[in-house]
Amino acid sequence: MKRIIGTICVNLWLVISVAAQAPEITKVDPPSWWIGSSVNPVRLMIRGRNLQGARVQVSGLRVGIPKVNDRGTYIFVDVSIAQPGKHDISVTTPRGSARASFEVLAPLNRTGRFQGFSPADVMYLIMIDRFADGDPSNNQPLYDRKNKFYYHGGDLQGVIDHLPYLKDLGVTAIWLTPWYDNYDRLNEIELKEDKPTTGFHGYNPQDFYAVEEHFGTQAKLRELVETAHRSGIKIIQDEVMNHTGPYHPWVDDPPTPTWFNGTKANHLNNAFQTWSLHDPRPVELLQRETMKGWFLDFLPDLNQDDPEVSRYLIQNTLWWIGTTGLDGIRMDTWQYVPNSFWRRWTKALKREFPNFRVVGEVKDGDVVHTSFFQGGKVQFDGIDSGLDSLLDFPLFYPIRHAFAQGKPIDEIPKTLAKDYVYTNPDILVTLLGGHDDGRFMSEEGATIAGLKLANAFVLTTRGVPQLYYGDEIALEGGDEPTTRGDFPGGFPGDKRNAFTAGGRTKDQQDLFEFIRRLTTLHRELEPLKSGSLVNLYVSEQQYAYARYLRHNVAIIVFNNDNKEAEIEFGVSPLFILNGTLLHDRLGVARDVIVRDDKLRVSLPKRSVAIFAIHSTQRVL
Ligand SMILES: [Ca+2]
Ligand SMILES: [Ca+2]
Ligand SMILES: [Ca+2]
Repeated sequence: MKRIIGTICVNLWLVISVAAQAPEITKVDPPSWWIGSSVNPVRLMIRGRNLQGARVQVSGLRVGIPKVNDRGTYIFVDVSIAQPGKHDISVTTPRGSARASFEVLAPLNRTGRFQGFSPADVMYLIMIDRFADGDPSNNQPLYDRKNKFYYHGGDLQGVIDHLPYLKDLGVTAIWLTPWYDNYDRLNEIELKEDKPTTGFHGYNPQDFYAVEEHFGTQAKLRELVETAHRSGIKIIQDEVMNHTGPYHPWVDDPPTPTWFNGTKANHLNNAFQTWSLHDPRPVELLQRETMKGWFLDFLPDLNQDDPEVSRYLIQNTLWWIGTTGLDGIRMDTWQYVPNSFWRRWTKALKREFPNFRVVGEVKDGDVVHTSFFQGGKVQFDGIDSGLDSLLDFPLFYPIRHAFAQGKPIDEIPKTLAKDYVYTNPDILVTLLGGHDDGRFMSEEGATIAGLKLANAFVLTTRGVPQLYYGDEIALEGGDEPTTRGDFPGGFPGDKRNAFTAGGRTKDQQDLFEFIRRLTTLHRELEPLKSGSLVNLYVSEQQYAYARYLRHNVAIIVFNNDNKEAEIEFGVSPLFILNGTLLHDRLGVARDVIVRDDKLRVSLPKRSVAIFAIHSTQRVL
């Protein structure tokens, strides 16, 4: 009897052992691709167990020779894209086989998709979790509206529901914070105020090929892009390629030995010495710590110099665009990723989607620093990164200083005077607020009047204007979590609904209408979209400039002072007929007449005027 039990035990052990060694597939990246792509074959990364020695077949498709990592947890294999439909992936080893599926899609029609963005757009940044809860069924877990570091319920359906509101405000492009799947449990690694946090902001990707379940599904994302496009609104995806979330499965099981810069146990801490990134004679260690160090010592830094990482990230970007039809990308933490990678990435992107545009986040107030990262020319490092646009932080700070704090307005033209350093200043994305800074209205000295001026400036100067959700109703929030407050009316139980005129205070309504008038002028006056910029008058608290085209001109005049001002300035560069009567389209300044090629404009305290001039009023 003892011997029989012993034999059974041994046999059982063998069965378990054989079963344990049979291959398993847990994930396939990408899960699909489309016919006619510039990338063919596509490199699949198959995650699983016991994959050593695997052969890979995909029904109906040609595959290359698989490469398996030492631990048998990842296979890299090329598959040639053909024959739309679902295909079976089978992975076979001497110990068994496993299956998964892969889909070949028909390509999306290019009409009205992959549009890029331009200075004709009005961009609006939404933090998905904090804008509107359109589907309470996806709110759990980690849901607590009283905890500013938890999920608050905002989702893609909430954005879809408020497209008419955004259209009414004059928005033509929405930049959404990352919708990648983030960690599903409490983040005990990143503590805020000594407590665990969540990935409500989206910047800690857990799966680069999935939509965060709090926000919706891939199908819901498709629906959002389609619905937005029907409303004439583009969608900008927020991407992260520098790092993953601290709990990404790759951290404990990297697909290649060099997948990350270092390991969880042994890596550099990011030193944030960003100046060293464009230093022609850098201190090598400072540069390495900044480029390869882990953010806050715990965000795993992806190694884009590893060819498999590079390939994975490039395909990932193309996949989101190619399967949803979205229009642009805002790239997080641009400067911490090597230009050599960006060159490959932007080339692949433009090859597949020629009209597509990318704006990079380089959070720095210095023009020289920021301009180093814009593409369009080969920099001293021998590389043209190919990056179209940057968030214009060098202009953001002067905007805050002048219009929020009431400091001299001339810091703005002094900053714009450095524009020649950029390869293309006209495509920079200008902003007066964003999700990483305290809100405008929480700056010391901020007033609604100042916020109006800031909006008027952003919507009339060169660049692509970007608004931040809630700034149009003067939301407050002085630091990083509170700047990401809930839009009133977007959530169940909200006492008032500021998405409707009746739910706004008098001040909010006044501000909202002012911004809507500005976006209307931006849409109607061609020079505000594509005109050249020329400065006409600068003093400590007054600033006048024109945007001009061959036929049309717009003149914008600011008085940032706390008292009335009258200024006179020459307009001869604009060839306006003397005697022409100009009317302020914002209805603040009195009508003015051009005399001796000059304009004399009186403005109440802290106000702005916009004069539009047509071709019949010019000497052409
Ligand atoms: Ca929800
Ligand atoms: Ca998740
Ligand atoms: Ca990095």
